[in-house]
Amino acid sequence: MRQDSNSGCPERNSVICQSTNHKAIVSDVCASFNSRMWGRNGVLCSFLILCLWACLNAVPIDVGKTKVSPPAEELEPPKSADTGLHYDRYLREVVDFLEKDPHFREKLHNTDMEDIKVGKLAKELDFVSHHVRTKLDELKRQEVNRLRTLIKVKQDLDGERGMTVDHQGLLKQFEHLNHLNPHTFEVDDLDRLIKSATDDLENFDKDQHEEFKKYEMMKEHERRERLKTLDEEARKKEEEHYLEMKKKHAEHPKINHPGSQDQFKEVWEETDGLDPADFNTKTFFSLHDTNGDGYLDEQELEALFTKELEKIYDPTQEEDDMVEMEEERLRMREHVINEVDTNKDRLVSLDEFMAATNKKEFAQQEGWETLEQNPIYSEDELREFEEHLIREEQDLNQKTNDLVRQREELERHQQELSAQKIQLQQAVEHMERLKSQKTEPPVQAKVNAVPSAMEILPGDSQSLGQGHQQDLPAHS
Ligand SMILES: [Ca+2]
Ligand SMILES: [Ca+2]
Repeated sequence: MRQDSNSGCPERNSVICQSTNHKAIVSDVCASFNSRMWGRNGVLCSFLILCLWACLNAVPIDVGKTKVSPPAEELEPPKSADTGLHYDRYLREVVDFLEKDPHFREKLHNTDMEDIKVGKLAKELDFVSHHVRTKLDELKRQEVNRLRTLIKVKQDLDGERGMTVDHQGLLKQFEHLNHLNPHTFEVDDLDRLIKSATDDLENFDKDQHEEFKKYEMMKEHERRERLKTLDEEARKKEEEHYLEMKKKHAEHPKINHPGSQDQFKEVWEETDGLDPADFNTKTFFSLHDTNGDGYLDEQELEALFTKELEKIYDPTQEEDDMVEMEEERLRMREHVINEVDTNKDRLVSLDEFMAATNKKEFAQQEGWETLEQNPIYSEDELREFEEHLIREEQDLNQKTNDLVRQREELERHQQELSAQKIQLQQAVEHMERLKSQKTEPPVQAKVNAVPSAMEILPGDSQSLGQGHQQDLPAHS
């Protein structure tokens, strides 16, 4: 059904998804509307299923009562956390309406994550009430209109006003709905929405790693460029300092393996202030399920690693880069999720947590291999990155030159226009002078027409018209 499983990533990074011009446009549009999610913790988002489950948990199921369709005004989007996706509102509203359908709600309750991912849940759309379907149709039409507006805004920003817009072609890049049928919400639309949200949210971490890699390459590139500007002695000094800082950063106490008993016990003792002798995994889970929804989500998990990260990173020290600290936090969270989240919903349930803490690996003493122990990029990648930078700079210079030329042309044009204006003014003044000269004789002629004609007869032939001249005797 979907033409390209990777193009679900449009909302964030214009560098990552630009295989076609359209795709780049879409990603740019979305990037501009989604810059909010690049905050330190903004990337950590709730998941489609979290929305679904949050709704389920928040509203007790009562099949009898839900037979009455609620009035539209009462249907507010769910209050779950913003997913950060550019179609977040649409996603929430669709989920909210589906959750109000008793049949769908029941199916949702009995369908596991894998079945949801392969589209089994989407098929249940055929059985939801007419009222919900009508509302979903309306939501889809609104969403299609919103996407059209996005495309238009982007085109206006690019100064492409007046060009013919291939809306269908551009809409194709938005994969969370079927654009070929903009009027009704079908099984395919729900399937696409679930798959897009799943893929896009899974790409969040991937994109963050990519961004981090670029950050590190830029840092190294700038360092090397700076070295080039120094003389031999200063360069040597700078290199020594760099190695010294690197060494200093690598010196830190042992880092506990994320998700191990040692790590949790340290949090229990130092953050929670509890007696290590009383350590209890179930209590630990409850303590750190800070929003009390019965799951450890990504933010709650990441908060558990602060103690470990503080051993490596100190914001007051030159050798510690806090951007790197966030990358390390992400690595730790990914590691725990991979080990513990068996149903792959990006949430750790109490059952999953208990199962993980009962494994023998939980007691492992082995430390954690930190970020600086693994190369982030190769020399080849750095070279490629630098070449890309050069190309970008050339493009920018070219654009600047074009703009300068355009400005000069405009100025010249302006001067020509000014000169033409002056000429025109002079011509108008001249005409007016002529006009006033011409209009004076007829006034006199009216007053004293006949005598005047008689008086001029003997000599002044200039004051007479051509026709008169022919009637007069020639003077030599
Ligand atoms: Ca929680
Ligand atoms: Ca889970």
